Amino acid sequence: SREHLPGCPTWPEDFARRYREAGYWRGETFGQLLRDRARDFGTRVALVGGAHRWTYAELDARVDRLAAGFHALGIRSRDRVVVQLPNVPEFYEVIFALFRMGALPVFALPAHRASEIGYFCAFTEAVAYVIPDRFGGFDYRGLAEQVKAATPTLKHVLVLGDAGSHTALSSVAMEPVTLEGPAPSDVAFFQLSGGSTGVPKLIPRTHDDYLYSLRASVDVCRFTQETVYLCALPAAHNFPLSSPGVLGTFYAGGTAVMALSPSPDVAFPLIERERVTVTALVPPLTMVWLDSTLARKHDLSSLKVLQVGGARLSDEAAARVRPTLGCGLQQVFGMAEGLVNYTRLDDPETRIVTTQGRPMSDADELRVVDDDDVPVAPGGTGHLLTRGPYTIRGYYKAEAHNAKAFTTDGFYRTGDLVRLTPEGDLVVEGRAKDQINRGGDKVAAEEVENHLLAHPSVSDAAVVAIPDKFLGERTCAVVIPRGEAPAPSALNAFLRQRGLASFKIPDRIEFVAAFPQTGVGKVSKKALRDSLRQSLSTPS
Ligand code: J2J
Repeated sequence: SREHLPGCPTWPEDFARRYREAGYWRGETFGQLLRDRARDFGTRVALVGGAHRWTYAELDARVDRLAAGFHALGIRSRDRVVVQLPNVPEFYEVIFALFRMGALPVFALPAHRASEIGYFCAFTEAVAYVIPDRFGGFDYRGLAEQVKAATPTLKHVLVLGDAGSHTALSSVAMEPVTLEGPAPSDVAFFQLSGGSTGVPKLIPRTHDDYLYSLRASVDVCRFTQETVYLCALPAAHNFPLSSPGVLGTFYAGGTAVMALSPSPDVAFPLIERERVTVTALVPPLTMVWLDSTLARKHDLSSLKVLQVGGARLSDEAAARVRPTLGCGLQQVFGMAEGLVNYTRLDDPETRIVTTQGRPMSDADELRVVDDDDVPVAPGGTGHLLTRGPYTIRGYYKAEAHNAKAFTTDGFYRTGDLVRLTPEGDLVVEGRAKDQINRGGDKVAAEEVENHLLAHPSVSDAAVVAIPDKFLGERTCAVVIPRGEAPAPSALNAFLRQRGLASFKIPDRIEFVAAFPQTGVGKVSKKALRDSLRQSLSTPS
């Protein structure tokens, strides 16, 4: 087998051999998967979005043409390409073209701005960056201008729509050429980690491991050729991409429908028109759908399953899904690093409503441990560690961090606090990582703190979660001012100007004279959260 991409930790040879021999890794690639589906289901509709309705054969042919065009631009195997597109069919055309030639998409979210994109481009030494012209009231061409000026490796900005001074994506495609594809064990793309550190970590996923996660997901979720999946969450996120998501839908030969927004006014008409059978949401959107009066105005009867994950769904909200929307609920507790847990479609309702399910694969190894990595008593709450055929062994070019984020025997430290029920289901009880889960959007405290510390009037900063009825958690930045405290709005404007994605801008800013300390002289975030909870619940 050929050399692995430098900076990408991989499975030890004995594990890799076992995963192959047991049939988890089947030597498939994404390029070949699409080729096979085009052969077997050529005339079936693969993808619906905007004005497009592409069959598997059409998608496959478009991918060949775009891959040829990418190659003509000089993009080669293993080159990194930052892809930041909204929920449009072209998203899959682009990533499959890159997969087919062994180039590596880096999955950015539409919400990312100069801080994140600049970092992804620089850190991965990206050669190209793919954007829409405008989306959600934002012009990505200006952002690209800024990032391109700062990134010497970045040769191409490819724009879906009006390219301005850049290159139109529509001008790239050309007559197909024969390209040498990647090996199944090669890295296929980089997912983003929710993260807890100063800069986001990149997750290298291989063809072998990700395709296995699709196959197992399709099996658990019973996706078939009859499946019509609505992609309502941001397409690049691991959940709508692979659990089973759009890629799982393709794996099964079904139809994926793209919604440019997850709001009921956009999603419900699509469900009615396309006879959508399954979709995925985060908990706050689930509440919006449950409370929407539009549910009565549209025929949602085709919808059989609503998947909910990304953050903890309250038992109360979970119990409302079936009576209100008339479909089943599936809780999904997953992570871009690998492990995905699902409640099963035929589980008893109480298990579906009160747990976050169980691993999708027999080969997923779980440990629930205390602070010293010692397993807790059965049923006790502890840190979740995991290892398996689709869970990474390390982040991209992050040796020092990997030593902390993985055990010496290769278990990933999820940072989640869980307990196992007697039936073997997981219940997410909390989190040990320094992250705020803002309704499924992950905010790494340290990343925001570092940006705050760059402000001249900030002496120190700590970002913590505060409870929120709608989002579950919101962010609060607690700041020790240097001299006179700046206006909170001025601090937030400063963060925006530094190019931080808006979901990371603090929901609230509090000024204090000092932070509570732990025994070893570190900021006690727990004490901070506790005192905030008290002061926020006491009317002033
Ligand atoms: C509580 N916390 C959850 C849940 C994720 C499927 C579904 C979700 C993700 C995802 C994903 C949770 N209850 N049901 O990649 O394929 C929190 C945990 C976890 C972190 C991972 C998928 N579902 N979480 O959310 O990489 O803290 O992946 O470790 O964005 O989200 O975040 P992310």
